[in-house]
Amino acid sequence: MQHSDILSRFGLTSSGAGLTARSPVDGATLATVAETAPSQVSDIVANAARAFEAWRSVPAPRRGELVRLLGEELRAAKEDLGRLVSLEAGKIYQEGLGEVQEMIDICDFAVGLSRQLYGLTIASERPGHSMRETWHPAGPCLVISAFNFPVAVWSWNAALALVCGDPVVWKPSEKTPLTAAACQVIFDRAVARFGDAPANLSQIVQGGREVGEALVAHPGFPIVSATGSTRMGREVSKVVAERFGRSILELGGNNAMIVAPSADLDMALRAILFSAVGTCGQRCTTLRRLIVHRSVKDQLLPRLKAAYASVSIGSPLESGVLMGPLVDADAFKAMQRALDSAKAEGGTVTGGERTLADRFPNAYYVTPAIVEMPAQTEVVRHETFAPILYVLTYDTLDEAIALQNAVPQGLSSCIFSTDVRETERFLSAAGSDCGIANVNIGPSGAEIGGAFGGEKETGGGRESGSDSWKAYMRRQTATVNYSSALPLAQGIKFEI
Ligand code: UN1
Repeated sequence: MQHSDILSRFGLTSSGAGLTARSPVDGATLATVAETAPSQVSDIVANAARAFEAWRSVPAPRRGELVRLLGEELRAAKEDLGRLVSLEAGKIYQEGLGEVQEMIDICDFAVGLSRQLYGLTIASERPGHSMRETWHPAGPCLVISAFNFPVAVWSWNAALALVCGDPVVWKPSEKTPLTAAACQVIFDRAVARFGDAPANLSQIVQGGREVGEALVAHPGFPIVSATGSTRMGREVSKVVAERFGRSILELGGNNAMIVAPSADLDMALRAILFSAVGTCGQRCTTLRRLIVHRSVKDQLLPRLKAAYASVSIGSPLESGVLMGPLVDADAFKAMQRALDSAKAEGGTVTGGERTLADRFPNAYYVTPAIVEMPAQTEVVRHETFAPILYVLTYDTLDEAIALQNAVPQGLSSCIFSTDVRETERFLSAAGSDCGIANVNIGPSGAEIGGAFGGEKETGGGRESGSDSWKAYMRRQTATVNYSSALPLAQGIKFEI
């Protein structure tokens, strides 16, 4: 299929000027997308505020109906959107489809939730009084997302925010403006079928840093959900905190797998491959550190190197390919810098070279790298968004857990072991310090039903499943006196 055919499925045409959308597949320009000027931000915020006034009073199950329709439209557009994700973000088509499936799943989840925005009733200490907790819509929600999950991250936030009564303004990565524009088209299809939705429930702001900063600083957004680098999250959270807004941060990860002596190595091998090499190492949840018991290293590593050598690398749109390109030249440079540092810090590097440069001179395909490290040095403590897997060894589980936790990030983690004492210890309060901890599963590919996010420099936010919806609402405690007396709490007497 031609690039232009995929765009036409969504009625997208090139604006002639603005942001350039280019494909990591071959470096070609796909289209230009009109940019939003910072001066337009106040109108966008005013639109969102008007939408909020109407939407907050629509019954939540009716709001859920819009999200149900969005899920239906996503089902209908799954192949087209999956292909566009593949083209614009460079992930393989299977993963593009998986990302759209994640959107469909969160819509289903949110539809159910729209009838379950439960608060508590609480026993009042005063006679003739009742006390309850109500969850009200919080206001317009700003969503900032990254290139690597260009559509799913929006949907985790948007599906929840919409059933919670909050309009959404989305600032996608400037590297993936087309997939964002396609989502808006799909959303508009759902709105048209819904019938009486207020205008501007979802708006997109296309652009770079300047317009992003204007949005983040605006008090019209009580909720700011930001996914991306730790550097970006640190700046966003300061600005939002300064104006007493609420941030939901999902930032860098430095995810590890502990491979214990009792591990099923066949399973571990497959899990390592998908989570370290999949998406060309460009997931927040990508496996970056392999902490392997000294007694199994010599069995596992040769098999891993052989598996790495057989990974098919190429255009993510071609079937059979498992690993597509890095997103751009900067990502390639960052990968090479990290590998140079690793060597300087005593590491032995296998792989990590540029490949297919003759076929794709303007794109950045690499072989995945395995780096055996003598210790958890500085470079290992940093997240490099590339397929680099650092290998460390351990002797005792305590040592392995200490290594796993001794990084600034705290997103995802896992252990491969068939020893229940080890696995339970890993999941205990004294075990992994991450937001996600898995047993006999790699660190990536989380289901939407759980809360997604992590601690420390990962930012502490939770998105998607469980009770993450509460972050998109404001909690009100209401006490009602149905007696004819006015007793004070704490037994205080205050009478004239
Ligand atoms: C991300 O990389 O920003 O757990 C999100 C996973 C996916 C989401 C990744 N469900 O790998």
